Amino acid sequence: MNKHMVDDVRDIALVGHRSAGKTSLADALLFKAHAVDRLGSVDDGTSAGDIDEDEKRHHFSIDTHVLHADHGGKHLNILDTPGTPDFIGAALEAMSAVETAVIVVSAVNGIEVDTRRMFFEAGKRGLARAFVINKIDAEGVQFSSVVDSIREAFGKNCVLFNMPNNLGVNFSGVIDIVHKSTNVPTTFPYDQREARTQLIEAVVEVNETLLDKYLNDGTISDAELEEALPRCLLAGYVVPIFCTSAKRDRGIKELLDALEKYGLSPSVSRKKLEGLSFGSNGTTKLAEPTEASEFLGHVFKVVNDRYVGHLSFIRVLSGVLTPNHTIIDLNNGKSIRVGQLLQMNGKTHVPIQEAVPGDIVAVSKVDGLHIGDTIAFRADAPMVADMHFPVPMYGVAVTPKHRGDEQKIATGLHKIAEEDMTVKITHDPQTHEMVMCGVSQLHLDVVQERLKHRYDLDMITKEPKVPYRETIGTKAEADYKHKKQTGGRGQFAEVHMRLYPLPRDIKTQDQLEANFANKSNFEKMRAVHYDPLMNFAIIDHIVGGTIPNNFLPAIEKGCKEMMERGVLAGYRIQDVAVEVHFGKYHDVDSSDAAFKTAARQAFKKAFLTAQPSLLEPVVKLEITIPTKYTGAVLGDLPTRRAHIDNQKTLSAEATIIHARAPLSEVSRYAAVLSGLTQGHGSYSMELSHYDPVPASVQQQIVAKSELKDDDDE
Ligand SMILES: Nc1nc2c(ncn2[C@@H]2O[C@H](COP(=O)(O)OP(=O)(O)OP(=O)(O)O)[C@@H](O)[C@H]2O)c(=O)[nH]1
Ligand SMILES: [Mg+2]
Repeated sequence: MNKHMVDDVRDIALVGHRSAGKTSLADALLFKAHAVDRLGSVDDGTSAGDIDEDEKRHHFSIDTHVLHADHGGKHLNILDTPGTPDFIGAALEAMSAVETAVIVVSAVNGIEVDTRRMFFEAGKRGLARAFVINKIDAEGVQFSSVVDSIREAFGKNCVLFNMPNNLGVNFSGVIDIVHKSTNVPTTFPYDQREARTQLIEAVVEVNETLLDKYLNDGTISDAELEEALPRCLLAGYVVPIFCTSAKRDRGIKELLDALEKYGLSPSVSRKKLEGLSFGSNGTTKLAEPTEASEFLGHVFKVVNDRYVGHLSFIRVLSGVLTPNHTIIDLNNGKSIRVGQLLQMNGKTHVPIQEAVPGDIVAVSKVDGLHIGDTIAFRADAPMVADMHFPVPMYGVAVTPKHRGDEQKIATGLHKIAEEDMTVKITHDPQTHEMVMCGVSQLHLDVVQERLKHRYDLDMITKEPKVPYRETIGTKAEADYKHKKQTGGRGQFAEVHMRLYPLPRDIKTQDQLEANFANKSNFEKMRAVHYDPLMNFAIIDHIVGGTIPNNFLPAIEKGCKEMMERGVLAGYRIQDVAVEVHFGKYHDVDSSDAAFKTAARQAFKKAFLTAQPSLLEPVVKLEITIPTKYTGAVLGDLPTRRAHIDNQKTLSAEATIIHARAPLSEVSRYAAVLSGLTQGHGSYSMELSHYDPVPASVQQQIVAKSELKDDDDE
């Protein structure tokens, strides 16, 4: 492999709607650049991009694959990303590592939901953008309407750089528009002169000298156009459109040439280093995308493959990284020794001796590097801006299919979550469930398949439990005598107690004693214990030693067990005070166990007569949607018992709605919002408070609960 400099590097992400032909295009580009010996195909599983078994089976990309080709002295890193929006995390990580986003559009389908999404995501990251209209060989292509709709949706600065000489099976090559072609057939699907005018107008629009010339002469020369283009592309003033058939190898050479010629080099596009400098206190040095600058890199992807092991992908931002070097992970301050530097090409790789700015290299078996980490040689190096990923909102509760696999499944899922920033694994302390959150059902299905293929682990998923709570509405009392005589030593305990609703605003033992558990309310009170987690108090109000002191901890334990376990429908109880005021014991047969049981049963009896009710978690929602969907979203929210707090319109792209809704009504809101907004909405959600559940809903929940009766009655 030839040594290259930063000026020669072109980092390109292929993005766009599902099935537009990104992977096929990557295969075609690699083949044309002689980076592979054989043209791969997604349809027969030989693609250089879709290398994962799951990708081959599903026939869609799931991960970003880093590919590589040398062409015309330029060093091209081509990142093939998944178009299925369920794997958006992979597409976003790829865009953080490149200067140019090539948005692939199917000539048959035209602009689709994720064409727009990717166009705007690339814009947000300051990337240069280009379109490729692919599949021009297919049946039924309405070429001019696809071009017009691109210009309509994304601006008149989107202009054809080449166009097909024909459509469908007759498409045999592209006609150059940047340079005046002479040999133009008469049956072409777009007016070539018109296309050239559009291109020139987009260029002169941002170049005064050329504008004057254009107004005077009615045209500008090829040379003038060529000279003006790089700056226009860098600033995003011109967005080129290229035409291809990846399947039939049309327009591929021309696209490769254009990427070489017009793709931005990291030395020109300095967006990623804007505002970053090394050192502090007057001795700062700007981070520059040059070999001479100090080393700074960015981890944008990690893979925990069963066969390859742990691979971390680094995009070099400044300076040079060489093999067997110690780096510092600025996100956690740890020093890490990297071994070989690998230049990846799908599933194959070659070791390289140095990585210059713009290079994308993988290092293997380095634990501790996470997506988004900045790495450098010195600790006072600047941190690269955070990468932003959508917060995953689609949750499922996970249980192992085979007993005893809990720990292995948790470990496997955490490894998968390290690779995918849109997977989060949590343990819900209230429902005791392991909950996996992702973008959608399809996304989590794929995670589940991965767990099976990589680690041979099976799991069962179901909708996570809503963490309802139970409480009481009034005072009640009960007693229970626990007596068993089964030969030998018997069991005996009797407990009398009263239950009181405890105000929800009590948070500490002091507040409890000031407002409730004091001698004016409980004249002979001996002690009170408070548990702020459950807002639970137990008051020892036993007079005359009817229960010996040493059994009180067992009584408290029994009550707390019921608080944890729930009485009505199996949910944790809160806001309850227990006053133990009387009991009986037996010198021989009484024990901790007997008193615990008696306390449990007395608590349960009292609870059921104290107007028990369910509380439900209410969440705050912040929903961001393109403004035109506001009516649809606002119309739907009330059907989910939601309360709308406010709405704010920022632009045509963003209206923000704040609302509150019961969690049970919005636990599947990800799918709902996606349906209402054609996939353009996003939201975040956090716990607000607990509210009483409406009576009708409570009945259903109680009826459905699988609460088992105690076996120790
Ligand atoms: N006729 C025709 N079919 C194509 C062309 N390019 C791709 N296809 C077909 O379109 C389908 C999808 O192609 P992919 O390359 O997997 O598309 P993709 O954009 O990578 O899809 P995702 O990664 O899942 O978003 C496959 O069946 C390809 O054979 C093309 O130029 N012409
Ligand atoms: Mg693909």
